[in-house]
Amino acid sequence: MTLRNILIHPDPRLKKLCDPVPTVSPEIGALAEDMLQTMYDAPGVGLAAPQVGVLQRLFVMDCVKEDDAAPKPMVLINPEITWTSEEENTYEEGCLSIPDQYAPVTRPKQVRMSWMGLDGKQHEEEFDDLWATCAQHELDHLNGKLFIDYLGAMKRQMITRKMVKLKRENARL
Ligand code: K2U
Ligand code: ZN
Repeated sequence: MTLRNILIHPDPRLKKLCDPVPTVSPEIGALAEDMLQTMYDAPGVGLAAPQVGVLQRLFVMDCVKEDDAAPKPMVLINPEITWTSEEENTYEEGCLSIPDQYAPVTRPKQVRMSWMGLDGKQHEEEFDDLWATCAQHELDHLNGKLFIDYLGAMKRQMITRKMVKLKRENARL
């Protein structure tokens, strides 16, 4: 297992449409394991492959909040949304590729997704609340979309300027 470097916005790789995963290979399994460990280490509740520089359609998530509850690591390969609720909710979203920036984003409250698991089988599950928000946030990453794309131009530009400054300062270290 290797902790992967998380790309910081602005980065062209975070704006690309990712390619489908052709087959569930041992390499994909190793990448998924690295992504889960990188997510837990961040810490975060989700992480998409393009965030670690791999432009393929897979993400991981574990939105179990209670410290005393068993973690529920999930690996979703070639995920697709098959249903969304009419009901929406608004969540103060963040992003591991846009550190320390948060803004309200409104999305469907429930979402049903279909995906290929590491077991090579097709899965379908309905997600609610934080799980639904996270799954939609991660799927956006596979389509080159960031949560700041839902904000007004001024707010998006302000956050992007902050990230450019942060990257410039980090480059000096
Ligand atoms: O994709 C990512 O950058 C991981 C995000 C996923 C996420 C964003 C917004 C809402 C839910 C999930 C990270 O987990 S950001 C850290 C975080 C943790 C809990 C709630 C919100 C943000
Ligand atoms: Zn994100």
